Amino acid sequence: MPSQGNGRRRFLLRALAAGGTLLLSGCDRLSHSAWFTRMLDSAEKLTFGAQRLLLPRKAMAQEFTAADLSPDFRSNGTSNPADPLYQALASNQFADYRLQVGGLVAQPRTYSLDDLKALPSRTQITRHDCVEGWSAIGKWKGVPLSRVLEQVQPHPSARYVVFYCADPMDDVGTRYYESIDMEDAWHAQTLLAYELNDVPLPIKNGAPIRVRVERQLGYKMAKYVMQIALVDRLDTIAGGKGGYWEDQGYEWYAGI
Ligand SMILES: Nc1nc2c(c(=O)[nH]1)N[C@H]1C(S)=C(S)[C@@H](COP(=O)(O)O)O[C@H]1N2
Ligand SMILES: [Mo]
Repeated sequence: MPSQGNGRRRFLLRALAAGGTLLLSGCDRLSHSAWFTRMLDSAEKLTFGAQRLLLPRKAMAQEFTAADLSPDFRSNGTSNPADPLYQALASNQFADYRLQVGGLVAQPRTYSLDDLKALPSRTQITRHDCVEGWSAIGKWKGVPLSRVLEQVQPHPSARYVVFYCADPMDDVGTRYYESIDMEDAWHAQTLLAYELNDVPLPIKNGAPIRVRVERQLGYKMAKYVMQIALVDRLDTIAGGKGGYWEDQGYEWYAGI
């Protein structure tokens, strides 16, 4: 997504995610001014607080029917991770894939794909909204993240779940990653998905495991998840903003 490095686009995304009403012209200079950025940052906090107050804790994202399915669920961002280890796993239908779950937990665990499929599953038809301006409705099957949390037993100090992905985003080893808070982590519709539209999750959509966190925008839904860590802070990880796109300026809270 090369165009997303662009400052104006980033500004518009910030403005959209902040939920503010802004004049969408001549904003380039404004977006570079410190006070304006600070204002947007506080608008984001307000929006976050307001949404959490307005939405009941367990509010569900809308679910659809088979008649609503998009004919094709397109791919966005990485469509095939350029990582030799990932390619080796893929060449063997992910039989050797192991998802590591650790960090601030009592029982760190490693799951094969079969281990994950053996846990109780959930199937949901939901709409995916990408900030780049497209949406698609897909049917996802996976294990609710809550089932995995029950097994690893997060420490009370755990505040976030971080997803580390297989795909390199540059040639210096930066990889895609994302994070969500414990409320979204325990939410009934938050899945580690392994099927899309009744077939094993295609590589273009994040095989073998991708996150569904249905009350959030597309970039929160990490594909190619290799490792999960429970943590008490995000500022010490990678760029410090909680996700690959957040480190480039996107909002961490992408609730819709
Ligand atoms: N690992 C990884 N996860 C990712 C991305 C990516 O490039 N790499 N792109 C994100 C974005 S911006 C979107 S909109 C969705 C796209 O999911 P899809 O490829 O299934 O359409 O995945 C998100 N998760
Ligand atoms: Mo996206």
